[in-house]
Amino acid sequence: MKKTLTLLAASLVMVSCSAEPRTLKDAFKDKFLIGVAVNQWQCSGEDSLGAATAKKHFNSIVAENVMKCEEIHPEENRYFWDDADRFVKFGEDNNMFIIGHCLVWHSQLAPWFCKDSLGNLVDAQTLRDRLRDHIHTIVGRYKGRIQGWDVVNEAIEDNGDYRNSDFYKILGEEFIPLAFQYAHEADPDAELYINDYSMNNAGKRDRYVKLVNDMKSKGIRIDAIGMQSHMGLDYPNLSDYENSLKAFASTGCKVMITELDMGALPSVNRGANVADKVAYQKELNPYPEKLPDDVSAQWNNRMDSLMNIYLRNADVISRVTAWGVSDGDSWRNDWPVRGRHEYPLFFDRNYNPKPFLHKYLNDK
Ligand code: 9MR
Repeated sequence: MKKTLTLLAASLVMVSCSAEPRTLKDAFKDKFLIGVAVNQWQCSGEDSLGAATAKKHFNSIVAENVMKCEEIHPEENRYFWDDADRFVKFGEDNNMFIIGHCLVWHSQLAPWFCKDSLGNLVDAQTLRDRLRDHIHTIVGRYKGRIQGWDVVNEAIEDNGDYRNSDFYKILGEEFIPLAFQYAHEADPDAELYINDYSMNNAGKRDRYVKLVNDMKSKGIRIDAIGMQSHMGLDYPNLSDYENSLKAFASTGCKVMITELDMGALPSVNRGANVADKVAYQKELNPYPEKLPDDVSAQWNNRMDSLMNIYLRNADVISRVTAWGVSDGDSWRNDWPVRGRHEYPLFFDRNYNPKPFLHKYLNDK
């Protein structure tokens, strides 16, 4: 009897010891893809620690910058492929689900794209031709290698109006379905997404639901609605956010959380409009060394609530992607205020996972 008890105790110890630390991709493998935005230094291996964390924990990548129009297609007759090729190779070498970002976006648009030689807006047919060439060339180059594309990014204002971008001024609402049509022609197997920030806003939510339903009713391929999810400690309201998630799922599209980060610093503005900048003031950068424990606890609790939202909606969410590997990589160190010390991502500046992840990783 005593021997049996001793054996039982020993095997219990073994069971608890065998709870090895896991990776994020193991932890969420039956739920959704877990992705990360990577930069050119991670893909080239120059940032070896960032690359190692991306490989270890994530099974999907998206190009943070290297496929934006001004980078990849800086002049009408010149494409620049080196960084984008390295990004795709990085994903292939590591068996990742690869997302191209982004084909049509008013920001980081190469200056020539919507203009003629005098700087005036081009006519509708010229823009259609340019869009077709741009999308066919890029999507075509990576046909069968990139599995999903952010086709149109940030086309709608928070109140639900169409953004008055040059694309909209020249082509009106038509530019969105056209971009999807061209992408589908270029790679019929690729998944196609529409993507935006501040998706918790009711105006934006309603517009996207209508827009996507219209596209679907016309037989235009669209696979997912991307909720960027650039957040702060005090925005968005998580029930508005979850309502949007459910509303998007009601279209029959998958929902993707495409650019998740959550600032821990005082929020000066919301959303993710790259153009909204605020001047540096010391009070806006209160934790240049370390996040105080109480703020860290608040941040981790909110991330935990968010993960719970994702897990309870996992049947409609196909991917959750963090917008950068570690805190040191985040664009939020420079937006909306340049030079702050932010804490928005899954991994800290030493590549340690944040506490809200410990339970998924079997860490103490
Ligand atoms: O994180 C990106 C940052 O490095 C760039 O400077 C910036 C402008 O290209 O874009 C950032 O990524 C944006 C993404 O492409 C679209 N949604 C908002 C993201 C944060 O601005």
